[in-house]
Amino acid sequence: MSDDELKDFYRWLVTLRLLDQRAWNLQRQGRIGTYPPYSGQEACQVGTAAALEPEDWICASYRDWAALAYRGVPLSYPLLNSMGHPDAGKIPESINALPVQVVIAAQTLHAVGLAWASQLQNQDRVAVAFCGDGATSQGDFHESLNLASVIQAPVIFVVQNNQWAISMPVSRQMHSKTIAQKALAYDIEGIRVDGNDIIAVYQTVKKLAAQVRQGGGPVLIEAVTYRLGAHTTADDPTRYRSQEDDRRLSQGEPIGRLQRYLRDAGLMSDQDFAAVDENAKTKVDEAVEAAEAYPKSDPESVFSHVYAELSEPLKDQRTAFRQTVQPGGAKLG
Ligand SMILES: Cc1ncc(C[n+]2csc(CCOP(=O)(O)OP(=O)(O)O)c2C)c(N)n1
Ligand SMILES: [Mg+2]
Repeated sequence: MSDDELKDFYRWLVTLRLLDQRAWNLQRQGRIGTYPPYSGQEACQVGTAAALEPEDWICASYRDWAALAYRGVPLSYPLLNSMGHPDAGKIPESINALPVQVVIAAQTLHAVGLAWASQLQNQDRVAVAFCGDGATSQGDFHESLNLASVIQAPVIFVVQNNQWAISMPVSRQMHSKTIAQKALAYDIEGIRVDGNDIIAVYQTVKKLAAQVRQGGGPVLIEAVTYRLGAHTTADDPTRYRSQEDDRRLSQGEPIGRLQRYLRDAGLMSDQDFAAVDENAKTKVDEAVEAAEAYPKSDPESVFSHVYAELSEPLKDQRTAFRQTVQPGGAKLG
């Protein structure tokens, strides 16, 4: 990789970390709703997104805003999403990504579908599904691997093993020694990568994407990382993980590592790092401003965008909703 590419990675990681921290604070101030932080997982997400071609598909979960941002989704989107705004699901036309998925592992199926479509249309697009360690216990995940294997779909499953599924540690989630080994049953390639090392993630995905694109069949990547914070703003991890483990496992986090690398290689100085921080602050301020200036959503939109036609129970709920909630969200009491 060129020096400029590495410096660009650093700028992205720092900006995205700051955005994540700001989102947390905004939730604490009551300015956004529940938010799932991705701090610690930026290298997995940016490293993967950077290794793809622009027309490749990304199918992300609620925690993958860093990947989407790198692809060009505005930084205000994760904030809008946590304001409950349906427009956070309107990915700009020029970006091949699906709206973030909250149903665990469902996006892995969508990725296989997109990869299959690419195959049928003789395109050489690859689809990437991000999911978590917990998602590998879902049926959808195994159905996705099986179908992808049967049809040799051009799909890459990127499992971010952040050690936790809410309060459930990996050790209680599965008896398998690794997540990568789950590929074996489907006779596809499975590989483990240091998910806190952005260069390793980038190079792994770059190599495998080329292989997948040339018809080599699906692959499963286990990116080993650590969720630095809580599951969401509604969670308190001090209730289920020790401070000692937390301190030890946080040490490998991706930004400090890239910073040390850039400093040791003489590519960036303290002054350069400070300039990156300053620039990140401006970008994040702008994102917050954009999200807060965005026209508020109509609360009734909670009934839109899922079904083309509402079922009778949902129609009843909408009628009740109209009787109790004024436009703009204020309760009649
Ligand atoms: C089908 C389904 N079951 C349960 C949940 C509730 N839930 C939300 S996040 C989560 C944990 C997921 O853990 P993991 O896959 O490791 O992803 P992470 O949150 O660590 O990124 C669960 C069980 C859900 N959203 N969807
Ligand atoms: Mg997890």
